[in-house]
Amino acid sequence: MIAIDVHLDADAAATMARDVRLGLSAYPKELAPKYFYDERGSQLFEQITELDEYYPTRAEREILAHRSAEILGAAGRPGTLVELGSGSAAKTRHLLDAMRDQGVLETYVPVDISEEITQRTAAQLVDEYPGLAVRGLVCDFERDLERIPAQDGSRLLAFLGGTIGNLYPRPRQEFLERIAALLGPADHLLLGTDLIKETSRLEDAYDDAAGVTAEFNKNVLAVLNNELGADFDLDAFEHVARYDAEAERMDIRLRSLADQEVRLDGLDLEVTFAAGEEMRTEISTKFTRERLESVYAGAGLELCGWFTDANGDYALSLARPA
Ligand code: AVJ
Repeated sequence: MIAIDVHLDADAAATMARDVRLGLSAYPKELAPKYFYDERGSQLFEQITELDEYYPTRAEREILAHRSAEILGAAGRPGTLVELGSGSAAKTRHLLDAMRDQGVLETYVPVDISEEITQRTAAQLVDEYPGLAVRGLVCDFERDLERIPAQDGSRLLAFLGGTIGNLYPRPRQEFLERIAALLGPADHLLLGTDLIKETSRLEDAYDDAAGVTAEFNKNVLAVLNNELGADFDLDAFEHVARYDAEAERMDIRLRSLADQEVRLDGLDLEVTFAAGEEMRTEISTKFTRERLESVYAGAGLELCGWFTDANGDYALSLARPA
């Protein structure tokens, strides 16, 4: 009942070295948000999801808890759920429950970068859902999207959590085009996106009073220290989280508190930071329904369902090949 296919990048370390060298040599400097998530970073993100100020996780859970049956109806009652970035599949159970209750549940395809979590989640789910087949895929889904297996019957491909917001417009469009190419005529995409709202609420969500997000942001420097033999002083940088209304996204940076030089032994690279210099570590794009409609249209998709929490803070949208 469980089959898990592993396609990890043998050269993940080389890929990271290349990315970081490019990012630190560019002006302005920039690091990719995927490097936040070592063990400590993943723990800190878990803590973020429980903060009062960080509403997206709760809002998404609320939508799934209340409207999964409706979502599945709108998606044509698929027998297969594919989930990108499945992790522990905590929120996914609402969708699986609804599929079971509607008598259509056959296959769950978790796609995640962590083999350990995917194995553990698969074992739990076959236990919780008798008869469920789990066909897992361990890979970097941005790179390996096309490895997702074809399946008899219709599929729902879920990409939750608002992670699409991390992508710049061009790579976002390319990613959605690849998803569109993967979907058959009866398949659907279920996408989680945070919505535009008052600037103060957005900025508070990314700069919480307890400082957890600041610690999460600075942790990327600890990752470079550990993985690339760097000597970043985490106390020599401060967390910056601003809403860029023009680009409709949170812009998250680390600002150097002094003129300083950092050495990365693993890259044989020295970089200087001027006092006040900012290095971007993440963008988190916010959407409206209209914006998402046009983003979908640009990728050969068509919005066909819109589900928000009661407060209208966050949306799960359903799309199908146009
Ligand atoms: C996991 C990318 C959805 O953009 O809200 C949270 C990451 N960064 N706080 C987001 C994040 C700072 C989060 N995503």
